[in-house]
Amino acid sequence: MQSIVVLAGGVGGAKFVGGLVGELARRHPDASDRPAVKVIVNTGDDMWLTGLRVCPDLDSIMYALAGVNDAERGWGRAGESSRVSGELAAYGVGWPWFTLGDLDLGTHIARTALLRDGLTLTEATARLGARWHAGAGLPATLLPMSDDPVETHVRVTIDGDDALLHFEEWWVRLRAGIPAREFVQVGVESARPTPEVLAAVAAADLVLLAPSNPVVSIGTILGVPGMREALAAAPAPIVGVSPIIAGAAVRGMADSCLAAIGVETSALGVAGHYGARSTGGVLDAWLVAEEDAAAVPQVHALGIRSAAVPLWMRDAATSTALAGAALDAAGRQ
Ligand code: FO1
Repeated sequence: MQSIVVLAGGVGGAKFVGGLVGELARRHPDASDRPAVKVIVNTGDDMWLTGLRVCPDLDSIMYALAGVNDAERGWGRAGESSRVSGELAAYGVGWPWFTLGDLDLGTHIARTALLRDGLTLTEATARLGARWHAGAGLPATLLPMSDDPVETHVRVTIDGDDALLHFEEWWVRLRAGIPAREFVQVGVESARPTPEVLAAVAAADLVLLAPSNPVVSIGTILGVPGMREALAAAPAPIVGVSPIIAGAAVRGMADSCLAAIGVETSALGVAGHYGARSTGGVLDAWLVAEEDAAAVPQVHALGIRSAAVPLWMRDAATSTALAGAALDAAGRQ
């Protein structure tokens, strides 16, 4: 097995990819025969803020793989400070409820400088990743799903009026506290997967869908025109991991996102949403939590192989175990 592609969002994706990298190192002590990991990352949370391009999911995975993430908060840098954001708030610039830490700002300033130098987001992401681990870089390649801007906006009703908010405003300022009536992917019509993404999918020996938000993370990636077709045509088996355990979102507000698109908040519901590859969807196999073992025969009935495994990623050990289960599920093709 030479290369593994993972579709991932932010927090859940970072844990899963970290677990995969750890499991591969355990199974292949000799790095020269270890499969390469390429992560197709959701960029729908991205935004221009105080003149800087902020890419939350790319940064969550980069920081996690660099070992500098703030594990408690689940996003941003460990040992962070917020002197600059205090000044920005004082000037009334940017979003005071969306804290850009001082170290995090270094990332956004560097990325914006590289983009203004004419690099694509894919090239800029590679440059940012190269610096970690004393210049050895990251143990996985991060590939933005597209170099074209796609921003997830959320249609809500506030005081009887229709409003379209950037996803992060709904997610962070409103804590997803008011119902999302619709998710609008601004710019998606003219976006395409990058050549690097298409090449990685075509060359992969295994494709994994991380247990990220099925609507605003995995769903956004799948919504890029041409992405579903590329996955359906991929020679590799495609194995997904359920982000829902026992009818509840593992983290974040996947349940409120699923409700907005009329999908049942269950392991079976999300499997049906992604669809079996044999019927035009993307899944060959679907891992569900042991709590959802009853769903396995129903997932089979969708034309998707399934197994019930421990899904809770509480620490490195459980994350690597889950990654191992996903690798094994592929082996069972
Ligand atoms: N999440 C919060 O709950 N509060 C914040 O102030 C916040 C700031 C922030 C800044 C940069 C960044 O990359 C992420 C940030 N996040 C914050 C997390 C963000 O909402 C999530 O990483 C994803 O967008 C949702 O999965």
